Amino acid sequence: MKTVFSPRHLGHSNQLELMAGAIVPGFELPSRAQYIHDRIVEVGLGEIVGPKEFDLSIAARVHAQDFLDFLPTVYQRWKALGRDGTALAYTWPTRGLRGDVVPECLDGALGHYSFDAGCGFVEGTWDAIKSSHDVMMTAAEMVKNGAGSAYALCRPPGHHAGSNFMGGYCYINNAAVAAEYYIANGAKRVSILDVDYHHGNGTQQIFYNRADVQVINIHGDPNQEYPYFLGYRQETGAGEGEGFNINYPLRWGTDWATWSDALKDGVKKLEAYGPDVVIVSLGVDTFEKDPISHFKLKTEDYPKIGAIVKAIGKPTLFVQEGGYAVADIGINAVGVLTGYEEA
Ligand code: SP5
Ligand code: ZN
Repeated sequence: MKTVFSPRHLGHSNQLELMAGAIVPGFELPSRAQYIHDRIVEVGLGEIVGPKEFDLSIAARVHAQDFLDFLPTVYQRWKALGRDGTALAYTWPTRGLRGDVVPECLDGALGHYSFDAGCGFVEGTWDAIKSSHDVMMTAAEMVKNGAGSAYALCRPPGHHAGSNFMGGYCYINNAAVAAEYYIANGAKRVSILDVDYHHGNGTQQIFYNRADVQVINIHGDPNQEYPYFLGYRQETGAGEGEGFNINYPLRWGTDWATWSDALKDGVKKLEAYGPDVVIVSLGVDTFEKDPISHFKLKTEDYPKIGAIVKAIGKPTLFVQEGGYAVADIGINAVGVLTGYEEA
């Protein structure tokens, strides 16, 4: 299958995040994309092409316009305050505070538009966000035009970003925009299968009331794991969307046997739904050696994920999500793709 990739992600680097009581270098490093890129070349997965330019009109159907207008302005505004380094929020609206106001002060606006300190901005951040979006759209278009599958090597990732907030290294929800793109182009039903270690809270929130996009998530139990405040089993959708959101929260230490049971159950529900196209939110932070995660998947398991997805027999868009600073992420992410190709 073809990969879409842009080196413009490189400008999003040296960002900081808040973890365990300290401001630390972020885990979402540029090297992540490079590992995957180099592994694609090494195994000869297929051609790697650059993105076309797309406007944000489809993105504006899943994200609020004011949020999309805010993102490109952040770093200029930060610099105008005489600051350098990483633009990061430090105050967030919660119960008892006004969730509806966007303060004039940039620090307040950053808090309004985020739910954690995982989304720092540096000089090249907006350009990387836009290139990640364009990478996704380019790959989504290939599948729309009849390619059986395509891989969007997106960086930054997307699945924690909701309709009007960022978080968890995610700014624009690439998988959600892809789903909306297919609906806008005549698909009646789209399934998003999110296999990243963390619950895709943004994707769930965006489609929670909708029946035309089924969202299936397999992830660390939010009682134990980030993002903590969404991703529980009883969240099944609301209104017209009732029954179309499916969560498989799994405990720390989960291995392939337990994880793949959840995947197979999710795939059954996906097949019963009968989508026109499948979008895989492909995180490989389920790996046993991932530095921030607690599942126990092994390198040999990733091709099996690809084979299970292939057996669904639908056009499939793979969108890169998480998987952290270990060289194995290239082997594992590409393992899913070769497992798909070879099944
Ligand atoms: C796209 C994606 O995978 N985003 C993940 C965001 C995770 N942010 C919170 C990280 C919490 C790290 N906890 C460290 C535990 C180390 N043992
Ligand atoms: Zn993740």
